[in-house]
Amino acid sequence: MPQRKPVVTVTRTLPDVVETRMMELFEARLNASDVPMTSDEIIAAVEGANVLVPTVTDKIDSGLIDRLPDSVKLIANFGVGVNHIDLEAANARKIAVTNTPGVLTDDTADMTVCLLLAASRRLAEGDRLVRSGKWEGWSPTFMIGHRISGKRLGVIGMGRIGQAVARRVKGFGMTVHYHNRRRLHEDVETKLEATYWENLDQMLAHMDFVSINCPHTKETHHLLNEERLNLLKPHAFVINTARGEIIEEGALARLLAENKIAGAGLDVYEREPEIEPALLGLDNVVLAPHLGSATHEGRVAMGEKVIVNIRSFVDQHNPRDRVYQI
Ligand code: 8YV
Repeated sequence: MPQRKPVVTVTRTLPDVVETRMMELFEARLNASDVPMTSDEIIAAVEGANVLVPTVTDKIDSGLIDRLPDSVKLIANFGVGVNHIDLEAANARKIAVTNTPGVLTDDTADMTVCLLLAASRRLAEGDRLVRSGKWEGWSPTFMIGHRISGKRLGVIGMGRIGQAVARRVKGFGMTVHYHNRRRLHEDVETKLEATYWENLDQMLAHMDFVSINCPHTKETHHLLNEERLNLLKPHAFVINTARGEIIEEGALARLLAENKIAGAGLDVYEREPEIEPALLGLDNVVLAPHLGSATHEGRVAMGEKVIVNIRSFVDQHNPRDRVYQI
């Protein structure tokens, strides 16, 4: 890397304090308009740059990576999920990749609980009714939802975020079950009072709520396909704050429409910002616009992580949040 300030291309507008610090430390090329860039625009913007800072809205696929100039040595992602970056292609070009784990764990877990409660207590549906002016007043049998305490939550993916969800829902009186590639250490399992299911299909068939908290990889693409969704009980709810591609969205919409699944709370979608049209007309699904990490504190902390990753890479240390291809 050169001795002058590293040239850093940022694809989207980041929080004010983050951009200001980037200007102080780097020769930062910011995107003041915040309009997502096309691949050609990214290539033009990284001419002579050393670092690219993308977000989930940028498709950093092998085609784009192959076109990056040799000066680009680091892709410092603003976000923890790196499914939009072709790690193999980056590796082949010896371009390091970093992400921002840890700092958005609590925010994303909070959003999971928000959606779990909103879906089971019909909050969005109620809000729509009140705004429509058609609410006729309280009645003993009106807009009845489901209690969450005493219910079973099955967490798919018991990493940082999954565990943070487990800690929260324990406070609501839920019992925690989980499926994960690897079983947790028994001390962690005991602390969370969590029950491990090696077999995902079996877990799904026994749960009242299911929360997706795993990354999107080749292995988890459409993990909840039509067949698996059909294993859920008719009173079950599905919550997804991870990645839309993990659920077969069309199948979910069909099962929700036929009341074969009670409800869903979704923060992420297969083809963001497009949403499966069939979902839009359903009252038993709460739809959020990818807000998992959307807190002032979270977004600033993510930016700070990006800066630390760039700084340590430029100083020839191995950045703490380096992502390796598995
Ligand atoms: C981020 C996310 O806001 O970090 C992630 O993986 O899904 C979001 O919470 C987004 O990725 C920013 O790039």
